[in-house]
Amino acid sequence: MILIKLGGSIITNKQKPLSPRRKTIDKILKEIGKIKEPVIIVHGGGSYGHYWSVKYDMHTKPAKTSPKGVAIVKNSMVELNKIILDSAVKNRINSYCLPPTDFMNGNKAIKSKILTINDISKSGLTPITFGDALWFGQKKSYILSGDVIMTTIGKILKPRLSLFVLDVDGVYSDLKTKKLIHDFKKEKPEIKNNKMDVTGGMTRKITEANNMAKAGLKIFFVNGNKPKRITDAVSGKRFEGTYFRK
Ligand code: IP8
Repeated sequence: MILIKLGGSIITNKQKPLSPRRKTIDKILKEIGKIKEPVIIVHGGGSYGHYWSVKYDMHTKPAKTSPKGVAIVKNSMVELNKIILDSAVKNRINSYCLPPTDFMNGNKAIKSKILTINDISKSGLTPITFGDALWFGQKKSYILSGDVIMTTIGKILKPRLSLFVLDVDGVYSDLKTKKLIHDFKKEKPEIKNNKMDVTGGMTRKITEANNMAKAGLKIFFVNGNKPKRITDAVSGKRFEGTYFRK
């Protein structure tokens, strides 16, 4: 099974609220449609979920946030999810819409439900889930990042390869010269946080990729503007991006 995260920065224009990058989404899903083994897709919030999370001051830490904020963030994620689902079906991917409430209880993953996601992915369907605003309990809510979902699903289902599809080539060791880190284990990067993102942008991705790598998984960061790099990584033909391993 291949686990794929479509980052919010590649599927939306993060500079402009509520702006999907439809052509890019189509090209990426067309490429994913060529993968001849079970695939599970997770997508981020980009200028949908993050735009509203910032407006309503919602974060990854459970808090008594505005119920209206929860409603608006959730609605925006459903809207973005629908764009992804439509593109998937158009590109012959039999998507199976799976909001995270299907496998999360508060901030705890329901293991049996995650095991079912694996069965679904093996049956000709492609489960598609996403980062979202979730009810935590005691009138509290929180933002569950799609990057955290990657680790949660990854640790239980042990994908053969996990891909984070980004709008950059991978992790840069130097942001000015854009020197790419090919093997994260060997090189030390300069990490700067992305303030626009309530779940932590690239820093969060690196944290989750490291968590996944510690659990023995192989993770690859790839540029979604060059979709062929996705299938090249899956086939093992060529790895162009940043690789994480134990
Ligand atoms: O973009 C967060 O998911 P991420 C989704 O994967 C929301 O961190 C609702 C902001």
